[in-house]
Parts: sequence; C-alpha cells; structure tokens
Amino acid sequence: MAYETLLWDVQDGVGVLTFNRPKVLNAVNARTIDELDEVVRVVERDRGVRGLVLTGAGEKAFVAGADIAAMSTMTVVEARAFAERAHGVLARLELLPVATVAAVNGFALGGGCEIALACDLVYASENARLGQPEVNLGLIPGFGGTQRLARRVGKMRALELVLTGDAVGAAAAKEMGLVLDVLPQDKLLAHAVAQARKIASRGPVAVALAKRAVHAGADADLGVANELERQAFSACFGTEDAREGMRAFVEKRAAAWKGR
Ligand code: CO8
Repeated sequence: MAYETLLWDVQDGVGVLTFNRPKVLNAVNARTIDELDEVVRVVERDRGVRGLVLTGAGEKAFVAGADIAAMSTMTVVEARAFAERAHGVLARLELLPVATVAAVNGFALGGGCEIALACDLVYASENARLGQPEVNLGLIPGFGGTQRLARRVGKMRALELVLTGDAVGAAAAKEMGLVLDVLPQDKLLAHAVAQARKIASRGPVAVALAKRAVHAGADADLGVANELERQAFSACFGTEDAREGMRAFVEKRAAAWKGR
C-alpha cells in the first residue's frame, strides 16, 4: 500500500510510523486509519519488525485529533462505522506482540490522545499538550478514550479531562500517568526508538507473553489474572528461547534468540 497520510520506515528491526498531515496538525481521517491498519498488519506479519514507534510530523503535533472537517458531514451511520473501524485497528495495535511506543511530539488531542493511549509506553516532548477536547465540539471521545483513559489515569481524572475538554501540558500528563517521561523535543524520538530497540533485544516470545498477560489480566479479577500469568510463565518453558536465555546466562554470553 502506498501511504498518503503517514510515513513508514523500518531500521534495525524497529519501525517508525509518522503521522504526516502537517497542514492539519496530523489530524487523522479515514485514510489514516486504513494506513495505520496496514502498518499494524505489516508488524503482525513481519517478524523482522520487533518494535513500533508512533510519532507526528513536525514539531507542533503528534495528532490533533480526528479530522474535524471530514467529521462535520458524517451521518450517525458513518460515525458508527468510523468509530468501529478505529476501535478495531487500535485494539490490534494494543495487542501487537512487540512493544509500541508513542513519541508525543506536540498536540495529542482527541483521537491523537486515544492513539497514544493504545500504545504500551508514552513519552512526550516538553511542548506536548494532551487531552480529550471533544465536548467543545458537542462530541465525546470515539476511539476508546472514555475507557482507556480511565483505566490509565483513574476514573475521576479521566472524567475531569473528558468533561472539561481541557488539555494538560507534558508535566501534568506525566504526574497523572498519561505520559511516562518528558524529554526535550530533539531527544524525544531517539529515546522512544532506543526504548523500543531495548525491548526488541529481549526474548521475543517472553516479551509477547508478558505483554499479553498484562493486557489480558488488567480487566480480570486478581485470581483469574494471576492464573493467566502462571499459564504464560509455564508456556515460556516450552520455548527454545527460554532454554537459550537461561543457558546463555549460565555460560556468561549474550543469548541468541530464535523467537520460538
Ligand atoms: N481536524 C482538522 N483540522 C485541524 C484539526 C483537526 N482535528 N486540528 C487542527 N486543524 C487544522 C486547523 O484547522 C488549521 O488549518 P488552517 O491552517 O487551514 O486554518 C491548522 O490545522 C492549524 O491549526 P490552528 O491554526 O488551529 O493551530 P493553533 O496552534 O492555533 O491551534 C490546536 C492548535 C489547539 C490544536 C487547534 O488546532 C485545535 O483546537 N484543533 C482541534 C483539536 C480537537 O478538537 N481535536 C479533537 C477532534 S475530535 C476527535 O478527535 C474525536 C475522535 C473520535 C472520532 C470518532 C469518529 C466518529
């Protein structure tokens, strides 16, 4: 697929997806969701891509939300289809077996904040502003924000953001757990890529199983969630990688992962 709204570049096993509609602060339209879907498919299929970093073109915006001009003429049926499509793609992004890292390099509003929320790790530049301003448009979040935001920052803080529509700066976003760390703009992408690369250097099956256990357990009760962990932990012992990882430790050498 030729990408029109994003850039896609894989280097040393880590893919960088750059939302690339700078004239509208990288606002996402239906085409962007299709292209994001395609990148997710590539990462699902291509075992050579061991990590995914998402960022925005320019120094002003990650993604300033869904494209409001495109949304302004949508019918109820079209809005439902758009939200369903985006929900499906973000759910698959969230469950990729490799680490996904958002490098929030400016505005991450509405759908932009929701894309970041579907990533495993979120780092932000000092000028970043994050929020769910949909109520200012007479709308509510539609890419999973009412749910993932509450799970990430707590119900009351999520309600404050969703109901006031106020955006917060990077430091406040870090304090509430919406962002992990704040970096200077010129260091942000390199840091996000380095974190993705570090995770990509670990045992690939273990990374996938650990991620699945965290996600699958998050909404389960503790007994069920701990059972998921026991299953995933014991499954590691059926992999060549676990044998290799433990043997390499004993032999004081780097492990050579096979991903099986
Ligand atoms: N959609 C379309 N165009 C946009 C968007 C957007 N989300 N954001 C910015 N733009 C455009 C502006 O219209 C402007 O275009 P032009 O140069 O032609 O006038 C250009 O980008 C630059 O923007 P500004 O001049 O406004 O830049 P400022 O620095 O003054 O302001 C802001 C930056 C504060 C980010 C401002 O642009 C803004 O408030 N943008 C809208 C933010 C917003 O409300 N986002 C949420 C959108 S709703 C949403 O995301 C719902 C997701 C779920 C959808 C479910 C589907 C049914």
